[in-house]
Amino acid sequence: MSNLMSKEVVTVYNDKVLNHKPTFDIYNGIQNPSLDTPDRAKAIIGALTALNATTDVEIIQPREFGLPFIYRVHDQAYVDHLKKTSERVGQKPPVLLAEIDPESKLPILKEYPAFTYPSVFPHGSNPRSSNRVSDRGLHSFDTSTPVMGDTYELALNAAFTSLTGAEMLAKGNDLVYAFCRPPGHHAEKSMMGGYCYLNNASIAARYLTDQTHKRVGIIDIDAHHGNGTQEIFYGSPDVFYASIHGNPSQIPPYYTGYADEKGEGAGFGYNLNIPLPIGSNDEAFLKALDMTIFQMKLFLPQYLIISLGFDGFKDDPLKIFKLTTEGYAEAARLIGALGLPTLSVQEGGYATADLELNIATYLKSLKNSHL
Ligand code: SP5
Ligand code: ZN
Repeated sequence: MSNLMSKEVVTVYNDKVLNHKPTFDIYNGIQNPSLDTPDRAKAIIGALTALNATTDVEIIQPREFGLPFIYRVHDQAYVDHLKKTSERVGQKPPVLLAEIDPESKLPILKEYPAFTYPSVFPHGSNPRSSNRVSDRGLHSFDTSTPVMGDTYELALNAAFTSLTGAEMLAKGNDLVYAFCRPPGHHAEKSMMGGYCYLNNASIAARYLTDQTHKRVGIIDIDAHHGNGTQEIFYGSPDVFYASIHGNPSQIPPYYTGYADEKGEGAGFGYNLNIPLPIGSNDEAFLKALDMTIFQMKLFLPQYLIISLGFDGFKDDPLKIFKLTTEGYAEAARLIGALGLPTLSVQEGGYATADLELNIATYLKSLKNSHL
């Protein structure tokens, strides 16, 4: 099929994706600058702007939706916690912190917007205390996911971006890409973690089942297990969640993502995990994707959502897999060949210098293979 005949990818985002500035990852007691930098957003916007110029993509802005669309996935108490925590932190003065200057290797003072991390986590679902510290721990499962003054607004903006994308699918568009930032697939019904606050892909999936009563398949190719998406749909037979990821016995989220987690109750059989060893290459990944697609076809999905992370790339600082740009192109071809209305939702991917090429390659390959 010629380029003229192939479909445009409708791309949804606004410039708020640049505003999210998480401070630190605190991992095993050690503090490092967050990998989820605004430069990631600049790289992705660069790719989308270039594709827009060649008419491969059309760019639209997200619109706002009411909070009930969020409450279909997240507990209202959790969303309230995120809002109140953002408001409280936003009223605090900026924080001066010593940081090692990469050039001089000397400590320098740097100003950060005020932020908060949980002190206690995760300690169960029946808190006896309403202390703000215990409340913070109740709704976070790690210390990689700080709340700043603008976090609630920006997380909501990311959820509106995926909802707008889902709405475009429901209106009959075949290929939509939602550039969501912050990402979403680690966020559970009532927990933030893994850089995620609201589960953008899940909110879109639930919107589609509510509005259309059709079956939604989610394929998660971020290199981490989407523990949040799994938890949200674990008992649901109308949403099939399938994920390929680095073996969680070796990397976060550690507690979920194993092959024996298959769903529960009416949702049994509608959850598929394919953990792969750290260091897996294109061949292993694409074989797993082929198996995933085989299973997905048996579910007869009517919409497809891709949780799209590029952190399996060979040069990603997390060093999970050894995937190449051509590997992502082939993944997009396999996905596009399903011929389903497909919403790709941005998740992780931290090799900033390669993100522009990887996203452009993925979208072009998806567009050219979706007939
Ligand atoms: C959306 C997404 O991709 N979230 C990823 C969250 C990953 N959290 C890992 C925290 C960083 C661990 N750093 C360990 C460095 C060891 N060399
Ligand atoms: Zn990831």
